Amino acid sequence: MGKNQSKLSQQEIDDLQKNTHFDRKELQQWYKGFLKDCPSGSLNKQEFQKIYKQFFPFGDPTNFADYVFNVFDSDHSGTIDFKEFICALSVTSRGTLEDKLQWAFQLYDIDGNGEISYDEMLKIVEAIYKMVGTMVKLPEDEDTPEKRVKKIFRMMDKDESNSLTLEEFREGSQRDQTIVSALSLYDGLV
Ligand SMILES: [Ca+2]
Repeated sequence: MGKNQSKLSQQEIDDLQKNTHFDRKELQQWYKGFLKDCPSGSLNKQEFQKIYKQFFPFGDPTNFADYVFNVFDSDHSGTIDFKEFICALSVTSRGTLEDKLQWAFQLYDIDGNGEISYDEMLKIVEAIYKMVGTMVKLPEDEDTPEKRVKKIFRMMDKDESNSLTLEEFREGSQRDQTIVSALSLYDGLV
């Protein structure tokens, strides 16, 4: 996507309309907003962290923002361009439950090997707790990241392999709606 381009081209709009849940007008509006926040046309990690800091002024969202950044940056170029941004936004805000689950799975599967290990989930949950800070009062059995992850694994890790496949993750999320909403904490943040 070209730099300093104030409007999306017809071709770009056609492509994005096919690949997202946004219509032409919404795409142009998001593009305008994206360029306003990010005149260079692509977001780096520091700029992405700044967006999260506006939403979580009392916590430290740095680590969580970095994990989310890596999912947004689908071609691993080190920056998020508008296409990557709007596609991720489309999935997290308007995707089907299955789309959202797969997106969340990618977030937790930090090394991308197709399974979420206990340590990977712990890293993400620690990052979430750091980000939220003391804003949210948590129940006693999940008031630390370790307790929370152990609880999730007790429920989801059916074969007790200490890692979750997409199938286990999907089944667990369907059985317990509170897990789904907790897992999709990042929803609507960007
Ligand atoms: Ca990229």
